[in-house]
Amino acid sequence: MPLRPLSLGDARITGGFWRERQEINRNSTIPAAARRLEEAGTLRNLRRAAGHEPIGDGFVGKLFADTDVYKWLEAVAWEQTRLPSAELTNWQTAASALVASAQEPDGYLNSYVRLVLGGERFGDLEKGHELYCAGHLLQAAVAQSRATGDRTLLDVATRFADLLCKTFGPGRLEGIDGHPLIEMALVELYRETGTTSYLELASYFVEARGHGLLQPPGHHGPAYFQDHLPVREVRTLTGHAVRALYLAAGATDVAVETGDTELLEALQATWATMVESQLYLTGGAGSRWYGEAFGDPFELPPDAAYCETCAAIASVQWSWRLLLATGESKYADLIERTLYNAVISGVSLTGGEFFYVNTLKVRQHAFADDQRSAVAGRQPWFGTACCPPNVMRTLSSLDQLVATSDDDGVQVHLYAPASVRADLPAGRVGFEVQTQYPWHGRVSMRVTESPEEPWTLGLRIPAWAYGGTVAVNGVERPAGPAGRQLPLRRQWAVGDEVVLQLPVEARRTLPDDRVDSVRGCVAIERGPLVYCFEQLDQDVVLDETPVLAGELVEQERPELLGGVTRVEVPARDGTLTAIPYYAWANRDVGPMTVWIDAR
Ligand code: FUB
Ligand code: ZN
Repeated sequence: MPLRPLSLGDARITGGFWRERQEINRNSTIPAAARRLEEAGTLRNLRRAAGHEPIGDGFVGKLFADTDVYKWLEAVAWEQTRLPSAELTNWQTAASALVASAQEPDGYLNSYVRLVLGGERFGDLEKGHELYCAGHLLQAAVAQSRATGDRTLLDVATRFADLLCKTFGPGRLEGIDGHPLIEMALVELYRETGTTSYLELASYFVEARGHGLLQPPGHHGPAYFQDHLPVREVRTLTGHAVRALYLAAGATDVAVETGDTELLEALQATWATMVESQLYLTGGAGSRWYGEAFGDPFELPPDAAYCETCAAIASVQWSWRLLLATGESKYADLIERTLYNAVISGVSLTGGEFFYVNTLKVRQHAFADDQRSAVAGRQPWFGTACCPPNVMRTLSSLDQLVATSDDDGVQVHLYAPASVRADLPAGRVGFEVQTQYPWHGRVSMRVTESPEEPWTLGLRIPAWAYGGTVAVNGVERPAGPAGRQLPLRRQWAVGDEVVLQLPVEARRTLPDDRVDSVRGCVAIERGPLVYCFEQLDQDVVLDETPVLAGELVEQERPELLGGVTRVEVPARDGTLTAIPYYAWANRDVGPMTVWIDAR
């Protein structure tokens, strides 16, 4: 059954693991990015395009650098929902005015095209990223309008989108962008404004794919940018992972808004193939450095993993759309896995440095051949800086993924201390969540608002959570099957308490036999967290030490890595110590592995 997002602000993360990450994002990462965008010349590009500054040495950075500003502006907007501030408002006002001033009279906007191509538009749809840039602008605009009511960017976005509607489509310019994103951005702009031509254009961009409109550059085939098959015929994702996942998310939006069940079913089947055979244990996507691409099914080498942070974020965005479309808990399971293990690994614990590539293994020899910067150490910023502001907007909008509603009740998907409200047909409901998840499995919910009519509180029982319990007002029973929503329907009263107990204890995870690169290995997981072994925690050489059967010993270490539970694993010649994967490379950089020899 389809679910609805809660109204903005109706779910608020009030403490705990994610709140800490959000505070670092707000207080450190977003302000530092404001400086980086200036230092890197990204804002200057827009000033020059707007004519505020002499063109000087022209455009600096990648041709899609404008998107770094847009994603950062999106994060700034969502932060205003969490807690408005004068600093956020100043950034928003100044940067939005700058963006607006760089818009051309007919609505077009792209500083690279203005400064480098002399204004010549849509001449290189394969590589030009013009619609990709437009898409991020539209997304920032929708966020700003929803979060703050400020329509500065929305006006810019609708003028641009109107121009795109006049430019693209049957009988006009028949083309699609080499880098999808515009599809989901147009659908969201349609949802925000009600303008149906935006949905129609999104639908056109989805349907036009797979018909050879793009000319592949020499070294890539059409599958690189998902132009080899119509989206509704695809069953396995191919090519550039971020492109493939943004397209899948946008196509899901189109399917939902147009009622296209055939397309939706195709996307669900593709998602299932991805989960079965194309994702790393962390939820990371993309096993080939060449083309930043998905590999063949079960081609998942841990040390050659690409797992771009943006690909993980795109995967979350896609799963969220499928969760809303179907109500199926497995989509929320993947969102959780990916957020904890493939998204936040992309940012340091201080919020100041980033991984673009999220490898699952670094060997000793990596330090001999200068791969250190790419895989083993986070960087303050990148020449291609897509990932950092993508993390920012994801953390700033995370409250929106906590829960959903339908006519029957509220479904909780992410467990965090939170305050949740929803307007149901039965009336307004509310509850407070308290938990130390993911470190502890106890999640308590106290009803703060309820109509007299019965309604359903749905709780996600994660796929790994066998043997959980739930107690309603002290009456305990099994939580039921893992990998489902547990529906608790009753006439709730203010003060009613639900306590969910999830078994987060450390466990061994075996790989799928079909993944040859990790056959004979084991990984450690604990609750939603994937663990890894860093060499600096061991007395023995990681690559030479198999783990043995035996008890996994947990140690709560509040002083370590911002507070983690470590896991000791019996091994030949002693024990090995594992930490949560997201926290690796925060002390020193060195060899690390998620999968470890168990033979
Ligand atoms: O092409 C735009 C972005 O840059 C992609 O999404 C990333 O993979 C990086 O290549
Ligand atoms: Zn990226």
